[in-house]
Amino acid sequence: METKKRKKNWIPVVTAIIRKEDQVLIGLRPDGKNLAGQWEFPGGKLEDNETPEEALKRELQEELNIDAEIGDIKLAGTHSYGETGILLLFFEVRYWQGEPKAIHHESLQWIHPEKIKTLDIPEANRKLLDKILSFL
Ligand code: DGT
Repeated sequence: METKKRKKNWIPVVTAIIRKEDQVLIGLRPDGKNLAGQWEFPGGKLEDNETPEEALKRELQEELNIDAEIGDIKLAGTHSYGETGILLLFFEVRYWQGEPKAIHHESLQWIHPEKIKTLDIPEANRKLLDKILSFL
């Protein structure tokens, strides 16, 4: 019988759909990181002992210097990069304090969601894009 190979490592990643009027905030991944040059939703990997909401709050503080209120989880998806699988969790963020700054990203932009598909984005996001757009 043929056995299916299972992915060993699943890495949880939390991301924020930060909304202002009819636009969302995306950031350009910097040189030196994997997926450099692609536009992503701000966020990152969970650290030990963090809840997803705590991790996202920390990431938004570190990456954008904002104090965000993490809203509802809107979507989960999976994607494999070689041997590693990522479990992507998307949270809505509607309220925050401070003005987002590109501390970690090459640059930031507020964009109308429909235009995201014209940009270079991670494959993990492209395959979820219709679902992401459906709740925006
Ligand atoms: P580190 O500590 O440098 O490994 O990185 P973190 O914790 O800042 O996380 P990051 O952003 O490097 O890892 C997130 C992983 O998820 C990375 O492999 C890229 C992938 N990914 C796919 N789509 C997205 C997205 O929309 N946003 C973020 N942040 N990551 C995404």
